[in-house]
Amino acid sequence: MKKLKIGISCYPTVGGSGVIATELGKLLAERGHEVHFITSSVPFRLDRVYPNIYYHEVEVNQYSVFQYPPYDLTLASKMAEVAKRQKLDLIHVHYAVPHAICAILAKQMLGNDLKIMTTLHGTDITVLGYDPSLKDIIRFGIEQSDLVTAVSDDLVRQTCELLQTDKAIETVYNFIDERVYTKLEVDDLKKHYHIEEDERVLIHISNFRPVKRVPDVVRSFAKIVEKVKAKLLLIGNGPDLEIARQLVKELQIEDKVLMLGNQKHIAELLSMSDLMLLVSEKESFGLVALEAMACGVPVIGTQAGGIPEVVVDGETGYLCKIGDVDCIAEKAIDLLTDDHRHETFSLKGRKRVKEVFCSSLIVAEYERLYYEMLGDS
Ligand code: GMT
Repeated sequence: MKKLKIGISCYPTVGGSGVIATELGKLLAERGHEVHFITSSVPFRLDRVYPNIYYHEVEVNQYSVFQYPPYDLTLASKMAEVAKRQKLDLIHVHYAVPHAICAILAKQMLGNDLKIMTTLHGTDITVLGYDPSLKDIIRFGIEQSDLVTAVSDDLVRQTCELLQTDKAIETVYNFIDERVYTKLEVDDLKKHYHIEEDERVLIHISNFRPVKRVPDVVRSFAKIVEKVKAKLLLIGNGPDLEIARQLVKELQIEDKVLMLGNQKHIAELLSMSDLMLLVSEKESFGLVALEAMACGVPVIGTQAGGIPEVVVDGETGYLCKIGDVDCIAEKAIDLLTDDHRHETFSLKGRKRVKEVFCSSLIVAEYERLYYEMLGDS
């Protein structure tokens, strides 16, 4: 098969969609394709020089006549320019708005048959899809894309239902780079954080938006520490961080909660953890749950969105109803006090990641879809 020239647009800052887009680009480049990132800043996971990867910055100029800088128009124009100059075969956009719309505009500007693949990541549908001012344009972006994928079956279902579209949408699950997400030897790390050897470590990683229900994490943990000697690591930053801090104070568990902000070396933090809490009310996939399982950490999740497609209830973790703090605490205590079950869940989680979500499988699936879209299958 001929090697492809692929443009990728995504939100380059911290966030699951940007992580997947960047990791996909890196792995496609390793497989010999030429990858062109067209983004507003260097994607944060593009942390060194990679052969076959090029970066094209979308620079938005500020003019006094504009109340809002025209990012979308600049992005569309940049996509058209890069596609023409680099002779791209396709543009793969992550997140429907504005990226899919910009790619469609770029294609019209070029007047050629540039192929567009759109990957839906969740909030572009489950939050923005409810906004009457965006719903029609999101549907337009999806229907005008040559191929559309979503990161879980649940997101496919929600998209078709909410947008009333019968466009075929393929599920392509998220993946992790197993060279990075694996259980590491981190003996000194617990000591570094003043965590005692016999203390269990729970971890929550998110952007602290209301959909993540961080107060439920804190309330469950307060119940867990009544029974189990433990510490909670809160990783990330966002609007509900202060609410969480206040709650930690109210519940008088300040000495047991470490708020570490955004962190780069997630695999190390996961490797010293015993349990992840991901108890969101919306979650199209839950990439952090996958990262946890890859590092041997079972997950207590909610029956929300795509989480049940990642975490198998009673095998790689447990699932509770959204907001059911008692269930979360009970299941957590159950796992943290039964070493044999914990070990079994940990092993099953790692096995599931290898069998279902391994990078080589998923990247090959995207490649297959690219060739199919280009008529080269
Ligand atoms: O988790 C977030 O809110 C960030 C968001 C994003 O756009 O990066 O994450 C979404 O995409 C991730 C990658 O596909 C998924 O793992 C997350 O589940 C999804 N978030 C939501 O659906 C809330």
